[in-house]
Amino acid sequence: MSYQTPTWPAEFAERYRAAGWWRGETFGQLLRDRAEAHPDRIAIVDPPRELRWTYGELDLRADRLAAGFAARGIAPGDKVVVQLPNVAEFFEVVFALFRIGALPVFALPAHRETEIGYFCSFTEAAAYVVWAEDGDRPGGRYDSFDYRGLAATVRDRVPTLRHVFVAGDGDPGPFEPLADVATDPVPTTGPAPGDLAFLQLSGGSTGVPKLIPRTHDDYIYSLRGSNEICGVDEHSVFLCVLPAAHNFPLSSPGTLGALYAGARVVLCPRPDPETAFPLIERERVTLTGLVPPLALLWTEAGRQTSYDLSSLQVLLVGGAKFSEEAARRVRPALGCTLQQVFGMAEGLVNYTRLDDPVETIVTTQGRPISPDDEIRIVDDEDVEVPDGTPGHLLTRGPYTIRGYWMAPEHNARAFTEDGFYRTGDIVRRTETGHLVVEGRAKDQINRGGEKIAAEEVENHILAHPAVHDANVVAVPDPYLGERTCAYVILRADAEPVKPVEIKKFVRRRGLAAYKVPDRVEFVDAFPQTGVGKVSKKDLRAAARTPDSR
Ligand code: OOB
Repeated sequence: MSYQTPTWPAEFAERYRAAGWWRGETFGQLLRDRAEAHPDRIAIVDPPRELRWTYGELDLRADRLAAGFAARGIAPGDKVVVQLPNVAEFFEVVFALFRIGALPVFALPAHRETEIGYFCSFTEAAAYVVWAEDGDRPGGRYDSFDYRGLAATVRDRVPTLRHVFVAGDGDPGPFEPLADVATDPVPTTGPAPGDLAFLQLSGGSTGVPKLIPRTHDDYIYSLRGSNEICGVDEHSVFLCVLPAAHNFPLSSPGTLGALYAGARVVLCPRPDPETAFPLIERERVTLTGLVPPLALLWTEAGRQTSYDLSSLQVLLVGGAKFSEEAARRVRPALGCTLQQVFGMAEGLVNYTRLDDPVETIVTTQGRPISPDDEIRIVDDEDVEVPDGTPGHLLTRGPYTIRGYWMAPEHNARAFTEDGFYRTGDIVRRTETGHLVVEGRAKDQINRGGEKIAAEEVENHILAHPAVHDANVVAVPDPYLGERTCAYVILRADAEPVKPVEIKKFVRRRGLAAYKVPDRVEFVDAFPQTGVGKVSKKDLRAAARTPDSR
């Protein structure tokens, strides 16, 4: 492959270095520095397993695992798909890979054969790390899914996949237990600050998910900036509630921000208040991040809880639009400051500031981290609109990628010639420079923070033998914000099918459960626009009206 994924042009890189945004740090080195500065301070708490790893221990574990990975041929630049729940080993694995200069590819626990198979084959991954726990069962600590079975299927499909490592105390099956990999550390040179650190996943609006190449320099800057804005310092205790691999709990300011600050990370195995509240009390958690549906649940539960949540100072809410009404309930119910965060794995992250007026905090999605985050809000012709007018958000800056990994055609559409990322979000800017998310132009459903590319699901539905055509749209939902509705035209000669059969069919194709359509409607034709294209706008409107059910 001769295509080079676009990166920052030299003059921008120089500018970002000169401004002090990029400081030449790497993840491997920063963990070493923290471990040397305060080896006995607790870095990671994994409550269900009663693990408390100090910075010294995490550093040593990362070193030992890096040596073991290297001995198995995992080399700088190799890709390793990491699919772990919120367990301490997540950090041991990713820091080991950071030290080698191998790139974690951050899969979510919800991903299944289709996604994992794609990540492994597209990145030509050398290894895949999964989880197995003894006695894991439905309703158990993590989930009952058998990742070893998934790994066996994927390994058969992907010839480059040389290793599958199984973390946790469950039977590793035919694969190597992660616990056996660690060995005596060997000195390594490690990657350079400008090198890629990992591949993050995009929410996506295309047939297959896109991969986001982030460097040490750019990502660490976003952590430093986030820490400053969210007040994270060495006394902070961050509760990781959302899946650790997602960009929000990872970096806004997230677990990596907390580790950067020398703070403590507490891993929450499940996001419900029944699990999280006792941990907040016991560990004296100071901040955490939630998607809106969970924030609603927590504020409901917080009003009448007997747990002591008084340590909680900041609740970050983002990933999807948080309604003003719900935002107003946060402080009365949980006694902490709300911080709205509007971010994206591609880069740009906006926060409301802790000292913003309440009205700003509850009615906007914040403003960018960096003075060097360039924001353009444009109309359909790419002409800038005045403040207060909604338009397409384009952005460029010191931690926003210049292109997706190995995706030339998509990059030509998703980025302007001068390197601005087309976020697909419709926003307006207030007089104070805060952004308000007004909608979305990308063909995506935001199901409570989980992003679903319509085209990806449509392609799976189209594979059903009875289906002639399919369109997937968002339907408003009071709890999740949006759910999915698939409009399907059956073939004239098809045997009758029920909606549930379409859902089962999609699920059986090995797609993450959150992508299975919530509703399936059979129709004879799709509404059309003036030029004869399918009008998703009209489909969305139809999905809203109850009589279309
Ligand atoms: C976060 O990252 P992604 O990559 O899963 O999704 C990004 C997209 C944005 O382009 C926007 O469409 C939506 O999610 N979004 C929001 C939002 N935060 C994200 N829409 C409305 N209001 C918000 N507050 O979701 C993400 C990454 C880092 C920090 C926070 C969220």
